[in-house]
This record gives sequence, structure tokens and C-alpha cells, in this order.
Amino acid sequence: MSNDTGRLVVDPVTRIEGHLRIEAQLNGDVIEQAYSSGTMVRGLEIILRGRDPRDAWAFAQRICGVCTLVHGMASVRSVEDALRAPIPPNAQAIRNLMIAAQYVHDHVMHFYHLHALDWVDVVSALNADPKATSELAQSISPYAKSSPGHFADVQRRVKALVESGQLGIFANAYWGHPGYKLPPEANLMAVSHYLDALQWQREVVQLHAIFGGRNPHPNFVVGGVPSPIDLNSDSALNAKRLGQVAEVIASMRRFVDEVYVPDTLAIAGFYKDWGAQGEGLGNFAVFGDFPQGQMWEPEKFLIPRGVILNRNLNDIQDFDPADASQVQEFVKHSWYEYSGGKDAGLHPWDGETTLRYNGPKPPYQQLPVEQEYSWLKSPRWRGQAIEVGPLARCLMLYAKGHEQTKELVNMTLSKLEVPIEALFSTLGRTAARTLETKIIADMMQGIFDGLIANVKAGDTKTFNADKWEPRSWPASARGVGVMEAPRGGLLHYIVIDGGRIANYQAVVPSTWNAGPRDPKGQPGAYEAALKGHRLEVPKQPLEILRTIHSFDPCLACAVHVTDPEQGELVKVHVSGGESY
Ligand code: NFE
Ligand code: MG
Repeated sequence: MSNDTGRLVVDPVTRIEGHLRIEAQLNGDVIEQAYSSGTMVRGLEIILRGRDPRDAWAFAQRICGVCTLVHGMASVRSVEDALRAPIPPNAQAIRNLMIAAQYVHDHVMHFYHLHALDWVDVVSALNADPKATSELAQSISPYAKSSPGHFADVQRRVKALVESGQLGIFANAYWGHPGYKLPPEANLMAVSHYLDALQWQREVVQLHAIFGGRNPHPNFVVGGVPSPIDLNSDSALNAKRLGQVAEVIASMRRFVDEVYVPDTLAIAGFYKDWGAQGEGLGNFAVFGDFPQGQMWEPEKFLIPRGVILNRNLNDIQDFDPADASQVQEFVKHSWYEYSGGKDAGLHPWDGETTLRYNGPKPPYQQLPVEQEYSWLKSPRWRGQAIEVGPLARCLMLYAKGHEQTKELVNMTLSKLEVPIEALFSTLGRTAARTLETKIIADMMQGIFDGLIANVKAGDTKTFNADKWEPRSWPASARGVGVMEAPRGGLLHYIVIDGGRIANYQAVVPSTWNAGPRDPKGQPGAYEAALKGHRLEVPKQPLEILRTIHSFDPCLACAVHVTDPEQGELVKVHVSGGESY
């Protein structure tokens, strides 16, 4: 909706996880300022206080059901970091495979089921010629499901949906918007792959169940993984199960190579203008992941750590999550209070979570953006707003000379005939997600082969009990669990006192990206990215969806706090004087 003050409101933004509101201040049809607000508070952070650190992962993992394992992983890593508890090589390999599987699963789902319909017009697919669609599909990929009969069948199914007046999974988009540029055949091909991806994701997610007992929310243990390896046992990771893992990896790589990568390139070719807008900050951070040793050896990460400022790929800054001058969270424009006042920035080991809603009572026209307007905090790196996620990782791999990344990025740029600056854009962000999926899917093969070789050499250890007993722990300890979640760098900070959790703070990817302005007035990544967008049809702000979806928002992850100690979730102060 838009009102007479030129404020355009998109609330809720759909095809994301959680509750996000975007307000855009328009000057004519151009976005002059944008504001990102997490509108629902929920969560798990403070209920961890007082608990056994070895149990924390099971609670923390419930922060999100999309990135189904990352908060469990970050949590066990935070405890292992605090205790300097090493894990066996097999456990590291299994964890790496599980993280990689999360990426491949999550990114494919995001592309087809959450983002594609910003670029693909389902209704236009009805006008496609199935034979021409088949020719198009076969010209870009050897993928098997590409016969004229197959596409005619898909078209019939979509037609039945459209004629029923109930688009179901395809409802609520701006069909017919002039911003849709794909020819009908490309639309039909993409819709067909949308349906294939639904089927595919159900099968490949089995990898988590094989290693972690189930999905979503597979099991973990501090000190390793809870799955014993015994090639000859029915109740352990045996030859049959490892064979299934090999099949899943092959299926992932096939779908990425034959469907996801070619589709991304084909669709991007019609949207090259999106390679020149939608980036915003120019600052990117990668905390690093896929350890080849222990987590406290970041120099051995396959995805390297570092910070890029002002798009400068030649001068990578060091990142240290334990340094209180580097990572801080601010609440100036958030519905929280700090004991040190609204301008303070707190390192997460000293983090505070005190909720105070004093915003307008819903339904409201617009948010008081000069005051508080979001349930997200504003994390900053050395005071700077930064973007995290696939684009940051792709840039970091590229900047650090990773050969496959350089080849893939250069291939993409030359195919699309766009300059390297096009990486810094909405299109670049979406393409980076595809390219990193390819890199990570390929990487899985090497990790898996390494695991098998190690097992064949006689090492079946998956759990290290040395630091399991709290008796062996120091009286107090602090740790940070680092990981790269699909949506970006993730940090879980834990303070352990007397064997119990004294403080726990999760600093989550979508908080870096979707957070509000900080005390210096610097916008977060979403807010900066939207600035300057011209809306072709302001009543149908497709452009906002394209750029916001390119980040793959998860507001469930980003707003993850609750306050059970006071027996009430939140005190709501409404400007009219009521409270409820
Ligand atoms: Ni809920 Fe999550 C990922 C984490 S997001 S999806 O990826 O951490 O910010
Ligand atoms: Mg937090």
C-alpha cells in the first residue's frame, strides 16, 4: 500500500521465513529511503540461561526450521570453543557434509520456490510452445526431463490451476507486470523446474537424516557427532548408509549442474540491468567455515574468513569474533533497552536482551522510523554496516584466489557480457548463491571421499569424550561458535559459569542484513540496497521483492529472543497510554 506522504509499505513480504515489513519513502517513483522492520518477536535466546551448555544446541536449533541445522551446529561449536574441545576428523567431515547439504538444499529451494517468481511469470508460461520450450531446454542442458510432451504436460497442469482461479503455490504475485522479461518458453521451463525441485529436495534432505537421525533439526553432540561408524553394523553408519550418502551427493551435483546453474544463467540473461542496482553497502563479511582442522584454525577453512570494505577486493581485513572492538550490537532503533543507554554497542559476550515495545499499536499506517522500528538489533563490524551471505562468500573466495570460484565467476560474467562490477548487485547476489552451490556441491565429493578413506584406514572415531564431564571444565569460560549459514555468517556467543550458561547471544545472518539503522544513522544492508530503485508500477513493487528476496530473508532467525525471567514476554507501551 502507499499513502499520500509517499510512503510505500510492503507488509508482510511474502516468500520469506518470518515477518518482515519494508517501508519505502518515495520521491516520485524512486525509493529515496527504505526501512526494514522485523515485526514479530519470538524466540529462544534467554531460555538458555542457567542450562547445561551441552544441551544448548537442542534449544538453539529451534530458532529456525529453514536453516534447520545451523543453530545447532553454531551452538555445539560455541561450547567446544569455550572448552577448547577438539573433535575427531570423521566428526568434522560429517559436520561439513551436513552443512554443505544444508546449503545445496536451501539455495535450490530459495531459487525456485522463494525467488524465481520475481523473475518468472507463471501465467505467461501458458502461452509457450512446448516444442520450442523443449528446444530451449535441450540447448542449455542435458537434463532428462525436457521433451515436448513433458512441457505440454506441465503446461496443462498450470493451466488447470489458473482456470480454477486458485493459483495455490503460485498465488500472490504481480503476474503481467511489465518488469517480467522472459519469453513464454523460458517461463514454462522454469515453472517445470520449480515443480521438479520440490520433488528433488525431499529426496536429498535424507542426508541429514542419515547422519543426524532426522530432518529438520538433526541431532548433534558436543565433542563430535552422535552417529557411530561401523561398516558391518545395522545400527550404525554402515556401508549401505554411506552408499546412500554417495547417491544423494550425486543427485545434488546433477541437479545443480543440469538445472540450477543453467537456469540461473538463462534467466539472468534477460535481466542484465539488475547487474547495476541493488547492492548498497559495499561492505561484506565472511566468518568462515568448512574447517579442515579444528574451528580455532581459521587458516584451514575452505571458505575463508575476512572483511571487504568499500568493494575493495585487494585489501581484505582480518576478522576476529572475540574482539570486542570488532563485533557489537546496537539497539538505537530497536525495541530493546541497554543498561548503558540507547547509543551503546555491546559485544555479544556482554550482550543484553531487554525488550521494550513502544511502537504504534497495530494496525498502523507507518513506523516511527526516527525512533524504534524493529525487533532486530543492528550488528556492526568496527562500527560499519556490512552484508553477509553468498555474495560476500563468493567475493571472498574470488579475492583470495580460489580457482574454481574465479573460473565460475569469469564464465558467468562473460556469458552475461557484464563487467565485474555487476557482482555488486541484486543479480550478482542471486548468481553468487548459485555459483557457491556448485562450489559446495562439488566440494562434498572430496569431503566424502576423505571420510571414506579415513574409515577404510581404520579410524572410526566420531566422538571425543575428553571434555564431556563438567568436572574437567574451568570455573568459567567463554566461547564463540562460528559458522557460515546459507544466508551468511552466524555467531553464537556463550558464557559458561560453574558448568552452566551465564549468557548466550546469537548474532544471526539476517540480523546483519535486515537490521535497522544504527546510532550513527547508517542503514542496514536491505535498507541500503533498496535506495535508488525506480518502481515501474508503484502499486506493484516487484523491484522491492527482487532485491529483498535476493538476500533470502529469514526473520525467524533474526528475531529470536524471549524474556521468560520476568514471566511476561514483553511490555507493550502504546502511545495512547494503554498497555497490553
Ligand atoms: Ni532461518 Fe538462518 C540461515 C541462520 S538466517 S534461515 O541461513 O542463521 O539469517
Ligand atoms: Mg541475537
